[in-house]
Amino acid sequence: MACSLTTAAVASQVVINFDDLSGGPYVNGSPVPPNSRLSDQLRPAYGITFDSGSHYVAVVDVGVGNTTSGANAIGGTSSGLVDYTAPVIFSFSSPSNPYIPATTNSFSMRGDLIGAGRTITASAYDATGKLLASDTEVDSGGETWTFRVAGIQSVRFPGTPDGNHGIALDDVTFSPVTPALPGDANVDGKVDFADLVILARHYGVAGVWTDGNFNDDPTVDFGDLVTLARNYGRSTDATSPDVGIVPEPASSVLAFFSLAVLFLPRAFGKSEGAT
Ligand SMILES: [Ca+2]
Ligand SMILES: [Ca+2]
Ligand SMILES: [Ca+2]
Repeated sequence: MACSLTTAAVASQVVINFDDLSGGPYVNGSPVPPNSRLSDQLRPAYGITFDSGSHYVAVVDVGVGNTTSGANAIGGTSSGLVDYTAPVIFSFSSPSNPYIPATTNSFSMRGDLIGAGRTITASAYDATGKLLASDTEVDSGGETWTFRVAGIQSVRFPGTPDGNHGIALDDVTFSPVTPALPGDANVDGKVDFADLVILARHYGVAGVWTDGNFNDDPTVDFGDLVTLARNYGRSTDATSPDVGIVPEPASSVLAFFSLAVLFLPRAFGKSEGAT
């Protein structure tokens, strides 16, 4: 019984070992071959995007025995070169639409097996950029940075101070992502008053999803308000009895939301730059 539970737990995680990709040279400062540049190629499958100074990470062949799986790992980049001092950013969005943020509730990554003794702190953030958790590990070789907290939309590895003793990352593991519900501006898994306040503060001006602009057009506007109103009260919590059964609101309810949007900017203050 314990074995089958363990198997199920492992199967529910996405594990990216980079070993099926084309590994390029691992030495700091090496040019990154085009087919070793990894950015959003895995997003349609898993909702993850990789970023660094050159807007991709380098898949590097560090050799079997030097990393926690196979021969390949990843490193930061700048100016088209492998640069282990550059931060590596992992971010999550809907596999079907990169505009829609997504979150995971667990994330881990491992350092290569060649330790250099440095202490490195990686951090996890929610969709609004708020710090959720940090994990500090000593680069002893094969160390693991781990985050277990709801609402992780990005993870930042800061890079290592000395690129010649840099850390290649491997076996990036996370729970399958959950895309934001329509109307969930702050991507906390529920569509509620806090989201209405965010939308109201940005109503009529340019904005992104976390400003209440849900349809990827130029501004936060009536269409976004209708989206929020129609999804008001929904939650991604699987235990919630309300999921998917909230009816579309009557016109009187939508009128209430419209009045709220007119009222809320005065109550909470419009965003900076708005008049
Ligand atoms: Ca690997
Ligand atoms: Ca919300
Ligand atoms: Ca809009």
